[in-house]
Amino acid sequence: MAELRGALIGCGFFAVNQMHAWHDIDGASIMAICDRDPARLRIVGDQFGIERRYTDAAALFEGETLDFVDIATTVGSHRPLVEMAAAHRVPAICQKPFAPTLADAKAMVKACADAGVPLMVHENFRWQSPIQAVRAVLDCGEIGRPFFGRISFRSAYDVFSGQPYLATGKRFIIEDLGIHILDIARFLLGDVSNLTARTARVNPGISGEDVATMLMDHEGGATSMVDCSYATKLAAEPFPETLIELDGSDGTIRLAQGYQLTVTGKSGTTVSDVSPPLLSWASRPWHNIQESVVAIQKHWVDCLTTAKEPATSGADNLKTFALVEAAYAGAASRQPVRIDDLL
Ligand code: NAD
Ligand code: 89V
Repeated sequence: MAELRGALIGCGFFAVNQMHAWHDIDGASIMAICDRDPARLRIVGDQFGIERRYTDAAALFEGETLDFVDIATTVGSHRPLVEMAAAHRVPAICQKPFAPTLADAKAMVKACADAGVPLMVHENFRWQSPIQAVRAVLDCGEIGRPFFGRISFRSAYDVFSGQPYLATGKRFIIEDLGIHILDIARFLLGDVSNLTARTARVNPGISGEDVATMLMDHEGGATSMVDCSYATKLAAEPFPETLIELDGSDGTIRLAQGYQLTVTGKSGTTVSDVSPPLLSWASRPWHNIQESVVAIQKHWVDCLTTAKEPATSGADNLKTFALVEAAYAGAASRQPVRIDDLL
């Protein structure tokens, strides 16, 4: 089967991981790249040997015949770029956060549905191998029916040096990081009916919130807590590990720091190391995230070639995005928010 011809728009900090991943994946190749910043275009083009370079996305769509586009720009440009892809009938991957608002996100899903093109949000955290390992234990029924979850990401890692824009937005941790952790909660425990949230800003040098605590009712009956912080100094820095506690009718799952998975269930207790592999181009501590980029991009190729809906399709991601909106609304009002009212 012929390789899928892709283009990457946005050659910044994170896109380098996406380019490495495309290089590792069979069945798809990046034929052209685009960035409005010529310096980034040159750096990424030279690093990955891509000759076809554009500083304007409209010119890219006019100049190339594409099977898909991978949009790795920051959130402000996501809607116009996804709508441009839809107008050219080009399937699109869009980085998270999907859009500035839920209304924009809904419009993007509609544009792609109307054009009949697949749309996947690059929501990669659920593709991390330790998270997949937790889901596999749940799926095999070892702990019975889950009734409680805590999905936790607490760190003091300096994310601002690599991504300076994170310090300047009115919204920070829920929109940038909480979105991943809320998606993991949905992935493990199902869709959410109600959410209550509290936020705080501890670091005086940033504009948004850097601490968020969320309590959720899942439609299947479980209750979960999602807690995120970039203001938590620990003896051993866990970035970027997501820690998980799940209690079920027949046992428990604990994903602890250091990628240690402990399962106590119907067949006793097992302890295993579910550390992600360190890919040749990856670097600690980011290797966990970097490996998940390969996994989600492989999933996209598989979905495009077999006409399957991606797990984190645009439509699916509206349900994660609604949790982000609910968290900001609920933190402001100090009231619980019904998710169905937003969707
Ligand atoms: P960045 O600012 O380093 O890179 C963005 C690039 O896009 C810049 O080079 C900019 O010039 C270019 N760009 C912006 N608008 C454009 C347009 N209209 N046309 C062409 N080029 C345009 O940002 P980043 O840190 O790489 O983040 C990019 C996205 O990736 C963000 O949405 C961020 O949230 C997301 N991200 C995801 C993960 C993850 O694990 N999924 C991790 C980090 C960042
Ligand atoms: O995954 C992300 O979106 C990153 C980080 C892990 C630093 O929050 O921005």
